[in-house]
Amino acid sequence: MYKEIVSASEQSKIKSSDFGSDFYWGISASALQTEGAHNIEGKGFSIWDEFASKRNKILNKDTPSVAADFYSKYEEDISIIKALNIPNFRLSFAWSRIIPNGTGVINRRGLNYYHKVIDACIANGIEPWVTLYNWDLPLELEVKGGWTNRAIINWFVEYVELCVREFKGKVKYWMVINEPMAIAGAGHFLGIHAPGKKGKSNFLSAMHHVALCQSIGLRTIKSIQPDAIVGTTFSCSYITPYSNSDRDRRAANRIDALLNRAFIEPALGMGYPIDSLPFLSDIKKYFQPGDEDLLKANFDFVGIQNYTREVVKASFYIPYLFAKFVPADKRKVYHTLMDWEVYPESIYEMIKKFAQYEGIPKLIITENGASFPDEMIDGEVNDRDRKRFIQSYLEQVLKAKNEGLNIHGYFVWSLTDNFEWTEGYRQRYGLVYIDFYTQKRTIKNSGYWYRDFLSK
Ligand code: IFM
Repeated sequence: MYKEIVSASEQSKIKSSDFGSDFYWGISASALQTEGAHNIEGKGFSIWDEFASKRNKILNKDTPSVAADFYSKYEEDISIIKALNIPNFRLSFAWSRIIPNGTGVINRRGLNYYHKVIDACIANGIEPWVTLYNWDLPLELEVKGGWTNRAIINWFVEYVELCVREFKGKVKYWMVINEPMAIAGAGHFLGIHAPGKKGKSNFLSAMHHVALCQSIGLRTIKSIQPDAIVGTTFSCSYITPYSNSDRDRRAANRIDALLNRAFIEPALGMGYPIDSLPFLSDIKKYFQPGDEDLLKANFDFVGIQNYTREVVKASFYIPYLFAKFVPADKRKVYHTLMDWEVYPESIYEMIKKFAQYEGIPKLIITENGASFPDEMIDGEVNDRDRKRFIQSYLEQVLKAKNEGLNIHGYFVWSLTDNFEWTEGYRQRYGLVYIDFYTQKRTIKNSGYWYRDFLSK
């Protein structure tokens, strides 16, 4: 498996110009994972600051307090983006930097900070793409129930309105919410992400309120900035059954509904995929009259975030889903340090799947990348695996484009190494290496490769 990918990519002749002159090329990052400065200049705490302070939540007791110090290094990082020839930068705003308690008093210093970041992008000829919510809920809102409280709709609208009014002259591309299923599933069902809630009622209430905020957020942006280009971003993985048995195929179908369909389908007016996942029917408890219509959203683009595929087996012991993942190392397939299988065809399959829906004008890969055990040797990081990973996935994106599927852009995850949630600093995704003791930046060979690829 490893050898096949290596040889295919070594021979790869793809050029960025093969994708057409209007294809969006970019690089992605998020506030909590990079900024640090968690209590500086009026910022409030977020649920991730609190989660990281609890025992046994984050590997090696790492915290996001300093992260990659993008807060003070943003000028250097943006100049690296320019040096690498990357025209678009996807970043997120930290809600708790802008409205420290989530609602009410505004922190002007937080807004000024984002003005400086956006201005630096513009001054360097880089288009900023801003995600409004990337998992870092202000802690004070969590105290009031967070995503499980329907009042979050009003808090979210207040925050979105403020951001859009403030930045509408500078930011054209907005994304409402990053990976809603991670918020509901990891944060409110499994409890492995902040805020660490578990169980079906937390999950279903959070899920419905995130879905509502996603569509209401879009309309809020458009009402203030009608010419904004607005999307939202979904994590998605090609799902295959472990065997050809009916049980495994039905299990794969359930996981596909949960991971790939649960948020896009209500936004397209199709409702939640209850037929495939009967336990979702209890979500109706959280509905109010008119919610079916409120859930609908006409996004200008949908962001696809794809890294791997999942192989799924039926399991009597897993509640509600009766299905489990078969990890890549157990299957003995080539995988990243996250134990995510390297399976480039997954990105093609996901483009094809989303392209089949009516009502999505454009698809953009807003995240794709890999964590490998990088080593700095004599001042150089020769991350051949990452370069090959990106190349082999890009070949699949090009295949989709050449087949006429509506794919319009590709953003690498991520600019720099950063705080990888529960994995702390062990997982390195950056095209730029960070020495977390000195905060020194070193462009990895994959970064130089991306620069050269973009110039051809
Ligand atoms: O780092 C994350 C990102 O925050 C969300 N998508 C997946 C990435 C890699 O795990």
